[in-house]
Amino acid sequence: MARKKIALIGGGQIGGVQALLCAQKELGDVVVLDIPAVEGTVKGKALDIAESTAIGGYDAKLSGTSDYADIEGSDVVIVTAGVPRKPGMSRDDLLDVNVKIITDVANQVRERCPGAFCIIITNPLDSMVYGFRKITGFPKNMVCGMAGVLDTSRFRSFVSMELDVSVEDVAATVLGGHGPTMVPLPRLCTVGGIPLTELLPQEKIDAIVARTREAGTEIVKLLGNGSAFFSPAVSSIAMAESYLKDKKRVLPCAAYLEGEYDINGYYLGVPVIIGAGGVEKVIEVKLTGEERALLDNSLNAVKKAVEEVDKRI
Ligand code: A3D
Repeated sequence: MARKKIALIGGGQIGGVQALLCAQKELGDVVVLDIPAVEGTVKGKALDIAESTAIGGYDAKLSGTSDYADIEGSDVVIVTAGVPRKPGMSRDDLLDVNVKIITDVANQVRERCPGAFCIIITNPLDSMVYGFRKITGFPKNMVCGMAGVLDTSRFRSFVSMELDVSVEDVAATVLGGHGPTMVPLPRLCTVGGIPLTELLPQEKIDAIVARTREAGTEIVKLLGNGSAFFSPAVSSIAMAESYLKDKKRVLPCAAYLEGEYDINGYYLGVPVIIGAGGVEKVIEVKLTGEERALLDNSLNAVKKAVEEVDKRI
């Protein structure tokens, strides 16, 4: 069986880690594409990783390019092209710049990789994945956004730190848009099958929820220049792996909703099954009144950003 081909559009902080992970997991051959001004950098990253394959013991070809012809026929396309946040910026502050970049990328991907499973990471996430799909016109199951996997991973990590238990035994989900309005659901969080609500007092749970909502900003402040990149890279590769290996993992992703959760025509974070068919199913969870109100609030924030995208593309 021929190796799969993975195109990473954007070879910056996240793109570089993604390339390493794809190689280490032997998901396929990797092409890292960036703008001509940094073509040397992405060629260098690709060669650096290629030179690690012998000692690491993984087979994959890696290349860097600024020529879209090189991504032709990719099975998976992951987009990080764009500008990240600096301290003091919100994700929505990136919209003006990043919508232009997403437009350019989507036009190219539509021509070069019509059958690809596309994962968008560029912020503001929910509106950028909406814009990408609007331009490509790809089927909704083949275009999704990475945010919930990361937000959930953050939530699970904080729970495991608080209880000093293995993160493997913490299951959780986070709904909504990727921003301060996201909706972590402690009611559905379990630790080795035991509800979190039986293990921690409410004020500790509230603190974990609040930290999860601001986790990206916490990293932006600490780094001082740029945003989180290791955890977003790991999160997106988990989605790509589930697709390529037909694992059918249940992962919260920004998925296009057509009636699920009574939402129509927007991308929003919900639990989905990712397998060989891409986003194969949106899983609907019955929400409490309070959770529903929080989700509506998050949807309203996403709608505002989408309105801005619709004015531009
Ligand atoms: P960075 O290290 O700046 O990498 C972005 C790369 O995109 C740079 O190498 C740019 O040269 C490249 N680029 C810019 N324009 C184009 C273009 N037209 N075509 C191809 N490449 C281009 O940023 P990063 O990797 O840290 O972050 C990338 C994006 O992900 C940003 O928008 C972040 O806000 C976003 N991000 C999202 C999450 C989510 O959970 C959704 C988390 C972290 C970062």
